Amino acid sequence: MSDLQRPNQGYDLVGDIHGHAGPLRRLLAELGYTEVEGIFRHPARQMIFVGDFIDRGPQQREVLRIARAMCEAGAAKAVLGNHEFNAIGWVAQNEDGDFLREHSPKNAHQHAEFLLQFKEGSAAHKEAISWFRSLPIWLDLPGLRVVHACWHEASRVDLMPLLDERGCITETAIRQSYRRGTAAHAAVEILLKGPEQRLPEGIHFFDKDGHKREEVRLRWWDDAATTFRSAALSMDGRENELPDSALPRDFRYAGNKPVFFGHYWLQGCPQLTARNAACLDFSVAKKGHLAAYRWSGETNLLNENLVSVAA
Ligand SMILES: [Mn+2]
Repeated sequence: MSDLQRPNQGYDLVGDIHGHAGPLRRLLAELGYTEVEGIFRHPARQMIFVGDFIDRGPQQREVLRIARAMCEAGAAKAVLGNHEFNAIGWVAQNEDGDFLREHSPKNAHQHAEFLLQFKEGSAAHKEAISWFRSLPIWLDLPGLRVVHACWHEASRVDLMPLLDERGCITETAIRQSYRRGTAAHAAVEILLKGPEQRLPEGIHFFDKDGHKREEVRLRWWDDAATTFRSAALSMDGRENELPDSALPRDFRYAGNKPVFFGHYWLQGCPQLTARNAACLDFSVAKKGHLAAYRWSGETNLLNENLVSVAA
């Protein structure tokens, strides 16, 4: 049966995998996908991956093999995660021959498992990068939206002229998006890493690692997140150190189309972040859960449609 003939009863959206092929296989089985000749398929549904296939986990090659085979067979779609964006920048160079993503000790550490498992510079490594380059930054489908970290109209508008007809970032755009101060850089930061807001002049806090922070990450999916204090993410109970004054920019998602994303390393048992915005990253790479949402056309998302497996 060809892709077009297959009855489509909906999409199964899957959160950040980070090289954990075991949980991915268990989740696929749980959702009724069966493997035939190396390709997992569902008789009536398609999978959508929200990105961050790589870094950290023990079986990054197997995760990519499974996801890529599904995408190429029409059994799945995927968007680009910040870790795949980083992987592209690790090998891509600017006009002067410098790597777009600095090969600093911190960046090298974050990417080390990937480079080890794929053997840096090998044919497998190059093939992985070229697949990452073929992933769109977002998907705006009838009835639902998918992006790795944040759905943000102004950033989409800024990036659109720099995307090809598939929605993938072009060579020129990749270079621009690594240049601080450009609209492309700001847009990619928000779409793939989520919005941040600088605190008012003179105000800072110390994060749980003791680092001085002058900006906060924002719960853009939360309708009540209108002040620094109510909108800040990962404050670990120190929200009261932040001012309760209004945020200068509003990143909240007001769309009626549900948006699915990952990125935020949420803890605990998977549950909905909002009725129109579902984060699916429940930290499988930190002994949490690999989560999926079974979407069948509804506008108001429901907790009962979340399916997950423990790491
Ligand atoms: Mn991630």
